[in-house]
Amino acid sequence: MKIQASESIVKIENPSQEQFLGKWKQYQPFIIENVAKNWDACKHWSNDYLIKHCGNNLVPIRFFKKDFLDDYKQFAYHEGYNLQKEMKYKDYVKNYVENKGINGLGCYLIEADVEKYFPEIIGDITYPKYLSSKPFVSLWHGFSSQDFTSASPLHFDRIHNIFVQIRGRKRILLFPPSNYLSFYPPLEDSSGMGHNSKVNPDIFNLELFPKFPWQERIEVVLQPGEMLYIPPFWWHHVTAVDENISLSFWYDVKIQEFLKQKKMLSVFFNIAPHYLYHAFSSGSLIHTLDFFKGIF
Ligand SMILES: O=C(O)CCC(=O)C(=O)O
Repeated sequence: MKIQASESIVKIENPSQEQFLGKWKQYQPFIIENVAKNWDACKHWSNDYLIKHCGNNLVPIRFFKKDFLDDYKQFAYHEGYNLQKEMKYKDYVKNYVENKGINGLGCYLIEADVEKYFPEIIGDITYPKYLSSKPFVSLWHGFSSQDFTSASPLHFDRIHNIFVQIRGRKRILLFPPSNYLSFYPPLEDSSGMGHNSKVNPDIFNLELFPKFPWQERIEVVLQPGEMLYIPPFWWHHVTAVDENISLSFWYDVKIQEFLKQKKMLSVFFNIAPHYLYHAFSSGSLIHTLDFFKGIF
């Protein structure tokens, strides 16, 4: 295993499980090289190949208001986009991705459950064996044009994420989960979006968000074939650099892992009271239960 510090993120090459867990314990993001680039997915997933195997499958596409990036506050509240619509994968690729949107309309194939929406090509992926449980795998296919760039706003997930760049590049801003409230989650909103931030880290306004820890950001441009480990509760903001496809391997956090990734416990106790009070007081039992999903 070669370790190389590039800017502020560590890169490791083809680690054994033990080497992976040694880094994972530190509760910091890191990049793994020389693993996914050998997968058939990285070698074969051109649009033609994907359309040949999955073109008629109905997949979930999220549509955005044209100016959604201008007001992140709305986006955090889920008002900046219309909810997803299903369409044939080949129509999405031909009419939107390869056309770079239609009349500036933004859209993004987001977190499509691979087993459900792309079962024909599951054999092109090798599930990483570093963590013992079975992951939930999601596929993202987006693009970047003059009018629109596929993006996921600043948010955290309460799971381990091995995020794999299959094709094209993505720019990812990562922030350590120092103080939950300094990320300005929309707690006054009743939709239970406590894992989102009202701050757009690319155009943030320090008068509106004075405590936002912009100095702590780690910037990564993930290249095809690279894997990024994103620890639970780490904030991340993702934008397309090119047309690109990624896979997220999401693993539940188990209670014993709070003892192994020690810093995660204090992060959990920093977030939980605000998050749960908000979810509970807005009557969102689903979000309250979801916070603990998989832990016990
Ligand atoms: O790729 C994206 O747009 C977002 C990915 C993400 O947020 C995740 O995997 O948790």
